Amino acid sequence: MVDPRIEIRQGDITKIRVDAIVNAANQSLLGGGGVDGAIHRAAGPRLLEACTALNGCPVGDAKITGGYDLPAKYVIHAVGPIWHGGLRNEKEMLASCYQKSLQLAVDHDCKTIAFPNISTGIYRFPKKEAAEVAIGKVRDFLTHHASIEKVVFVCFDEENLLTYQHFLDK
Ligand code: AR6
Repeated sequence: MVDPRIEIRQGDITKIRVDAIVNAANQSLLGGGGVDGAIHRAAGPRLLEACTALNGCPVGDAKITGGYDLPAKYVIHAVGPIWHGGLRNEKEMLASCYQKSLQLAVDHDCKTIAFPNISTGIYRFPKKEAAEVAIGKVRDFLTHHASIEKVVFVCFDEENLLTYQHFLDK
């Protein structure tokens, strides 16, 4: 089933002009490597200041800040699970990240939102399984939320791009 509100792009999420970009953060919310590091660098030091006031975030949940020097108005910091082989509710926690992020976006009147491929880098979540979870959750959420106009999956690496193209064509 194709929802015209879902888009895939390859590139750097810090460059995208949407209402909210999602960050693949860790529980401290105080920055790190990967997309988290890139977002903090591009948003400037006010982002770290805002994150410090949030007192961390549990796995499977998300918190929101401004976007500061980014083109995006907001950053939604989602904490994905570390992959441990799949027997520790990793899929459920990943699905919860997408659900909580989308709900925060709606609560802040965001109409356009961009996601990175949460947990598929340093946290080693298998890309195919992560894409199925992400696309499934976003499709389900969109059927119940007409206010969202666009969800962009920003794929940094080609393997993720091809995986998303494969599942979105189904
Ligand atoms: N734009 C879009 N996607 C990106 C970018 C970018 N600029 N840079 C990397 N990616 P990762 P995780 C992709 O490792 O696995 C941090 O240290 C990357 O190719 O950033 O959730 C946090 O603080 C991959 O597909 O996040 C946590 O400690 C995806 O983003 C930990 O890493 C996610 O990779 C979180 O690990």
